[in-house]
Amino acid sequence: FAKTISKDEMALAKKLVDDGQGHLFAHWKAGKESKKIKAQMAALMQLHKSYPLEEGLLSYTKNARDLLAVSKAGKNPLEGWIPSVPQGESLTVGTPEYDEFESAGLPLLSKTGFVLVAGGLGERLGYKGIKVELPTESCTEICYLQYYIETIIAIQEKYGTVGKTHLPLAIMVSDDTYEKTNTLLKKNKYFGMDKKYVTIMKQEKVAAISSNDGKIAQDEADKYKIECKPHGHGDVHSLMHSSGTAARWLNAGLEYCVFFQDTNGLGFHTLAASLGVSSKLNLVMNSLAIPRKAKQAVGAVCQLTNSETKEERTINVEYNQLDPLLRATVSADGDVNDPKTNFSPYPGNINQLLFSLKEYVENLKETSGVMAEFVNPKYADPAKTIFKKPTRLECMMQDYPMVLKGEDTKRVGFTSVAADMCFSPVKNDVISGAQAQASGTHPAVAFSGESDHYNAVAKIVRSVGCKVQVGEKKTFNGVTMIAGPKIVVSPGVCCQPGEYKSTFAGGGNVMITGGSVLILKGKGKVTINSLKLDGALIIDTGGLKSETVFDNLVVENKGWTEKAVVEAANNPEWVKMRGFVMEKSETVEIICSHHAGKPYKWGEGSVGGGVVEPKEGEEEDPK
Ligand code: UGB
Repeated sequence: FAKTISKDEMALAKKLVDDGQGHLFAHWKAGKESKKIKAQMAALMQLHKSYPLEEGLLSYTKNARDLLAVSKAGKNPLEGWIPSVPQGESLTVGTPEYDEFESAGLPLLSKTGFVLVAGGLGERLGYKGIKVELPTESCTEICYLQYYIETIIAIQEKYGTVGKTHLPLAIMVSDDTYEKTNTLLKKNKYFGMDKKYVTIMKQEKVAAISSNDGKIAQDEADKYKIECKPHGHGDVHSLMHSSGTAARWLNAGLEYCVFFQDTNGLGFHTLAASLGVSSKLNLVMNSLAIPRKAKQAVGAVCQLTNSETKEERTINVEYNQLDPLLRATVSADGDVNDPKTNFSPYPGNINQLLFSLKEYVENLKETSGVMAEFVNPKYADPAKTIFKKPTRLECMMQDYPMVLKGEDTKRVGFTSVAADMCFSPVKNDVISGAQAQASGTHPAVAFSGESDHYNAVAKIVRSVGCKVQVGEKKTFNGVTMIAGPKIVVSPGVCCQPGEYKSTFAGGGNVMITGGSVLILKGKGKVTINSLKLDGALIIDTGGLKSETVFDNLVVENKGWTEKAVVEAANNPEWVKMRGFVMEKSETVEIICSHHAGKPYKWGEGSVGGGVVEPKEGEEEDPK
């Protein structure tokens, strides 16, 4: 075949035959299907080059054989490690302690780079598109990617930059998400971000493995095709290294980088506070965490001490490994709640990770960012010799502490904040979401993501003294959530809890009923000294220089409410996932941008006189 494939490809094919992969070439016939042979070799070469270890595909199959042997022997990879609760801070929004950490973290916001891992297809969600294009909520329909980018821009505009460097965003995509993510960004002009500060890093798939001796799997229908699968979000570290992104950010003067998931709209509320914790505890890695309910399907952040070597690691233990680990070591009952708190003693990992950039870059230089892998084959026989379907090696970004050395191993901790403030991902389809809720865990569906988006803001607004009623519970697609009031505050107006104090300055003079909708759009400064809201109100706060004070604003109208949709109806997929559309009956919209430059006091002068009510005939076009 020397005429069909290149020298390098021939060398790789020979190595693969020596590695026991002769089946990959057994169907080749001289002079036949040369195009397909070329394509197969190109695919193998791609798998070879993209695997970050020196021997490429050969290192991969070796690792697969080693890990499959451990799995077959039923060995516990955590054997010999004793878990305990690691160092960290548990904080509550609205307390002086929280405010202190947030204040310490605010100046660090402008020294932070942002890394979005968005290579996952979201199989559990069953959505056909990319998850970052889904709306965060149906009042504004702003998608996750826009929301994230607007948050980064808001942080930069409020807290500044390091020198001339804008706060950067790196997005890890995969073959499954690359095209659509790129198109979404381009179509929307990068949602206002200068595209030179957006880095797209593509993770490659790995070969599927069909047997314990590491055989690379071929596509059943077409033997010229190699079956490939995703390698997991742990790839993000090797890409941050190989693309030079982490080093570039450090050189530009940044000090931290935060990794976050594709559909957690609450993740940034607590960013400043967790930066404050990182700085106070001098952490190289800080996991944002939530109080975890025993058996909840989130990993647990544990300190593990090796019983022989006394080596210590603070690391996420995935929920399926936690119960056996606890039973074998410190708790005969396994993964159970502490009766005093009714939560597991171990904080729940939500995969929002904060790294100190200097140590991160140093570590990447040594390790190339290669994470430890694991394998999870489903066996078809008791002897564990046959797989139900081909498996693959995976790696996780939260396993980073495994590659730390020396004193840095002790500089890993957590920041735990109530889940309703920082964690509500959209991961499940409606059926499994309803089942999850029925069995006592968070549904993690589109409706819960949306409700939690409003409820987190309502909670912050309450924490600064405002009287915000709790709305009624509503059920859609079998999931029940508190569905109001629906408060949406653009990151340009407030992006950290501490900023709400000056916006909702009236405290107890701000009253919002449980069925109301309040949307603060734009980037302007707004001070609400007094508000009575029972209906729907949009305040477009205007541009950066706009400043408006509301002293006596009363809004009462029919407002907005969810209207159930039937599955068969001709609605977009994102609406069907929720089970409702937002019916907008009456709205008052106040646009503040016209007085940019000097503060405008609502309630003085000619506009509105302080009381805004929709006048007869205005319902059709409330603007
Ligand atoms: N992702 C990628 O970018 N590439 C990949 O190959 C795979 C994923 P999942 P997972 O939040 O409840 C994690 O699939 O991995 C991105 C933690 O391990 O949604 O099952 C993907 O696009 C677990 O401890 O989650 O579980 C998404 O943005 C717990 O914290 C992100 O990686 C759990 O999340 C997460 O991928 C949770």
